[in-house]
Amino acid sequence: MRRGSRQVKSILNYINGRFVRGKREFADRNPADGTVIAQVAEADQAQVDDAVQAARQALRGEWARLSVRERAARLHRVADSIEGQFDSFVAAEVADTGKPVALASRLDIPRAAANFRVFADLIKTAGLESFQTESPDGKNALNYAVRKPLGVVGVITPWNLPLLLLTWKVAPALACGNTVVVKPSEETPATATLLAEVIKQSGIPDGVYNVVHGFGPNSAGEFLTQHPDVDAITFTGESQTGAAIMKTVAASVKPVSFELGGKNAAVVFADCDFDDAVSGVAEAVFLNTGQICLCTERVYVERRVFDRFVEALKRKAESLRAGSPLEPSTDLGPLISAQHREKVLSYYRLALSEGAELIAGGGVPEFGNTFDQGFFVQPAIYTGLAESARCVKEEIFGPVCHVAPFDSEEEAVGLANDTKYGLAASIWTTNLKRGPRVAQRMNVGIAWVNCWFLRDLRTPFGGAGLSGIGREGGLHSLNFYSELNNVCIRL
Ligand code: NAD
Ligand code: 6OD
Repeated sequence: MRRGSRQVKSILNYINGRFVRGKREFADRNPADGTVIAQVAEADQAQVDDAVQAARQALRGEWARLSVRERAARLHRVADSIEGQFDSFVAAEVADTGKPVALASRLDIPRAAANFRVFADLIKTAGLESFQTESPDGKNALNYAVRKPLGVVGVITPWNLPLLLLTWKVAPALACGNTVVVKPSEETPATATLLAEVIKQSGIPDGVYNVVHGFGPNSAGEFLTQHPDVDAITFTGESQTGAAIMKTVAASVKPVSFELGGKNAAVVFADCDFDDAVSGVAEAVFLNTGQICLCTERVYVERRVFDRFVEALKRKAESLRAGSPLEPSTDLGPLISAQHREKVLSYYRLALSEGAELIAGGGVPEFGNTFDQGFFVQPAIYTGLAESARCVKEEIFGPVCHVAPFDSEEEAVGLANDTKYGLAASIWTTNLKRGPRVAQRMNVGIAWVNCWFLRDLRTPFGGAGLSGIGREGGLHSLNFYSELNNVCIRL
């Protein structure tokens, strides 16, 4: 290191209980000011293989011999340690993502601990079917299902809620007795390696949790999905990436669980609690700078309240404070990268060329300090686009929405469902018959009434159409991460 240059930390792979460098490194940037905050060890094909072999071996070791009660106790220890090192996890997540410290403290890190606790508790109590079966000769048989681990699970995750989404998959996989090789996003590698320290301290045997850093194609992501000794792939990310992974794993017929993109609608009826609906929709559009798969990018508002709603949403957008992620009052951090900012800004330009009326924002904020080197955008609200416009059809993944009027419930349902995605929707009404009725007609994995991103981790979570394959959450996760073996005994 040259004199005067700033020391940046190293983020290492974690293979078979050891933190290891790679032959190559890549830079990890803080999106708030573009500075390099760490050098990340990129795992090559041989290291991904080491990680998979370590995971395979760990399936036959101490981990396999632990009672379910003891396995669950260790997962609770992981949750305790995340909570014990709360500030370090928050700091790492904020530096990697640029998200406001208030958000990481209230959502990302508490949910990581909760993911371990929920699945640790569930695995101790989850039952399985059993049937007493009458055979043709009039005798009886007893059928009962047994839960066994799937084996080595490859876990590939995105950058928007890095630790939350990683632990959402790792916790149930470990609860079911599997071992994992995790490939976190190249944009946000820090908390996966920090979790490795916690895993080690919590008595999880070496080889059970492995981390390989790198990119997708021709790097750690693809090496993992191609690996013949990986038994299942669980993936969260873009729909197109899901399609590429599906192609790769097709030849070996591995089980996959895919949580993919969305183009989610909010439907606001004139009989809504107006202030609640404005606040709720604003949160659904702008939280995490719009970088949550569940975020709303299409807002449909009953015509009677359309102008008033658009004006109120505009005021909300304009009141959001962008700036230092470390400032507790900051609402909006940057986008994740220069490349992602260019993608979002290209949609801002496209909206105008497709004929949209710009209601709010739509540019790049100026700070007059180092944040001008960061990847910030202003939140943006548009109206007036045709339903066929690309900005209404394609996932943008930024703090942006298009607002359109509707005249009837039937029309609103048709508009909300007119998408190839099917992840989430929210419905805003005080009519308690209409709320559930419309929610049930939404072609999505989750429909909220008068709320958004309110989660019970026992419920099914996933998407229809381009938004995914399968359901995770509660027993759905346990069933994906298990091989169910039916035993039939002639009585
Ligand atoms: P991405 O698909 O670009 O990357 C996700 C992960 O896949 C990264 O770790 C990446 O390195 C890896 N990857 C990329 N190409 C690969 C390949 N060919 N083989 C193996 N691995 C590969 O997604 P992103 O940009 O990190 O995240 C944003 C996207 O994720 C958005 O579309 C968002 O909607 C979606 N998302 C969905 C959910 C959900 O629950 N449905 C949750 C969060 C994010
Ligand atoms: O809350 C969850 O469990 C979950 N998987 C959220 C996904 C958010 C997408 O960005």
